[in-house]
Amino acid sequence: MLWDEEFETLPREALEALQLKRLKNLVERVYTAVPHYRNKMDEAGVKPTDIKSLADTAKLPFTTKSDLRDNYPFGLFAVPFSRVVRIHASSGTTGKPTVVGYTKRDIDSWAELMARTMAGGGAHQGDVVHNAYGYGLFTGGLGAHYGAERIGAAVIPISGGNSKRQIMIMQDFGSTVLTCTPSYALNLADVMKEMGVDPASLKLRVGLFGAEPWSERMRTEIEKRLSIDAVDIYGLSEVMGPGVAAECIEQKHGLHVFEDHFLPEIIDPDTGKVLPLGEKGELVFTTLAKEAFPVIRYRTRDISRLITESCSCGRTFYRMERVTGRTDDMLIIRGVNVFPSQIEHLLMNIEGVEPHYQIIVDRKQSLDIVEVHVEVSERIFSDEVKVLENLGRKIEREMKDVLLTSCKVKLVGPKTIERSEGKAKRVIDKRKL
Ligand code: DLL
Repeated sequence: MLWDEEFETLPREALEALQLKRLKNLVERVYTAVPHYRNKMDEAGVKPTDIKSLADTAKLPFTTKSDLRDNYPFGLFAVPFSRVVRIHASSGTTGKPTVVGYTKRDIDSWAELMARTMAGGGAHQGDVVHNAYGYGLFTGGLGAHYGAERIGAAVIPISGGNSKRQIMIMQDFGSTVLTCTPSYALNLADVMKEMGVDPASLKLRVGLFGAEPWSERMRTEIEKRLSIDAVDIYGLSEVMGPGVAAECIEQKHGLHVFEDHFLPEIIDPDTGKVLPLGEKGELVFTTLAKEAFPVIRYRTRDISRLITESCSCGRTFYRMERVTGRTDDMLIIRGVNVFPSQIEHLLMNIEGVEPHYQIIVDRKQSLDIVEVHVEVSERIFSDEVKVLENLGRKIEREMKDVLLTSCKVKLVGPKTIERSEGKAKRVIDKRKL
């Protein structure tokens, strides 16, 4: 369902005119208000008046996570601090978190964009939204919360954790929409099974899942095990939080980027050059309407491509292909580039394998060793040792074919890989480089 028909169906020409107007205004604003952006633009020899078309975006310098870190905590804010009404942060892999801020109007736009996300995924007034994204500095909990309220649904702000209680509440309160990470959705399905709760007896109808990469196979698994429609939603705190792009329930194929608020580009991660529409590369976003924490050409490190074909749902926004991996979680194993998503894809197509795995990388005598721990179904695990051995060898062979480097596979029993309440930890890199 469309939430904001006027903007969601703007003809491309009108949309691009709006983007350009907002882009010019943004560049002017940050040049005046944020010394970091002014310095970087001066270094690159570009002035706000040089932005005459959308293509001129390519003249602007990129922003990276380290720019955020260097200006920790509030150095990139573009409004006086007295206008900031909310602060969120995301934990980085190293040290300090990256900090973002919102004005009243930013919170209002965010709620609107999350309302679009909810409506696009098929949620509406009268729904009971079971919000199991974490509340706190993470943007998932409050982001989904405001969107659900904006469409007039009743929100249960349950946050992550205590899965048995979650299921009891789903039963008693009649939850119809589930919002959490896809890995936590599977975790909830496991616990339901343990408790002897039949998902079909619940009122759950749809799930809006995101905050981590997942595959088409995982979607099928979640849909089957929870008897719901599973929809992919995307965002990142530096750009706003959830509500940057979302699938429509009509197609469940590619996530509509809310282009009136975010200008997407796909670049070659090595050269920084903008790639032609449709090619795969690193996603870069410029925020077009944010006040407190605008970003110019933020390098997400997420890999995707833009889909320009029109969609049956009526939205004119381009779609981005589901994010399959990040440029920075690419593992280099004995010189070969390996993406965890390749391993996941391969595993998900093997009978008897559960969608829970962990990749452990270590270095012994200066040689990289990869061990992939893979959970197998109860049935396979209780089968003869030989069956298990054969399965392990089969996976090792397939991995070698796909990854062009060898990994050791260890099949582990059901529920032995630690479950997460938020983002799943798929890779443990023990190498000290
Ligand atoms: O994860 C915001 C969010 C919350 C999105 C709830 C969706 C739902 P961060 O913690 O800043 O923000 O992490 C952002 O998570 O750059 C991607 O690598 C990854 N990510 C987010 N959504 C998806 C998705 C939130 N649907 C980082 N598919 C992003 C794949 C995703 N990866």
